[in-house]
Amino acid sequence: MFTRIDHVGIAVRDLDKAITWYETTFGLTVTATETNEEQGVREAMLLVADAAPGGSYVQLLEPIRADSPVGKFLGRNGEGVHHIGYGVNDVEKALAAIAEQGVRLVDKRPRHGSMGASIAFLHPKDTGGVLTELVQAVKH
Ligand code: CMX
Ligand code: CO
Repeated sequence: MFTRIDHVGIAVRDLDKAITWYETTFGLTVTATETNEEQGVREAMLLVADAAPGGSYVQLLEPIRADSPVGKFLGRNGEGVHHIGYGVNDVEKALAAIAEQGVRLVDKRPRHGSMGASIAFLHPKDTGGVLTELVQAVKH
């Protein structure tokens, strides 16, 4: 069902500082930055590897509200790995198959993610403590 790791999401307090750190320390480059009001984040996608059917990325996430998922996470845990995003070909099909296994869905329907992707989250309490995102990337 999963085609690849699309991205690893990392919670940061200061997006601009974190971008500079990833650029200078690891030599990654920013593909896109955007604000996603619905998810409560300002974020950047940094390309790690370019492989069909889409690249893999580090997603740096700075909360724009303290009561957002990333804001709450930072308050409790500080900076660090927040979630894993897996690539899927059909997010609605994948969600239905996973729900059938008894896993709680955070999103019953896909939402808008980075770079035009359709995304949906599974509840970390049903996935061994790992917040898990399904990502249907825009075909390119
Ligand atoms: N990883 C693992 N566990 C997590 C977690 C995370 N990132 N975030 C929260 N939890 C756990 C908490 O530790 C807590 O556990 P305990 O009950 O044992 O203390 C429990 O989940 C509830 O935590 P909470 O802070 O009260 O959070 P909520 O129930 O309000 O929300 C969740 C949890 C998963 C529904 C919410 O974080 C969510 O909707 N996440 C999906 C959206 C998201 O993360 N958006 C930002 C990224 C956007 C993008 O990738 O594009
Ligand atoms: Co993500």
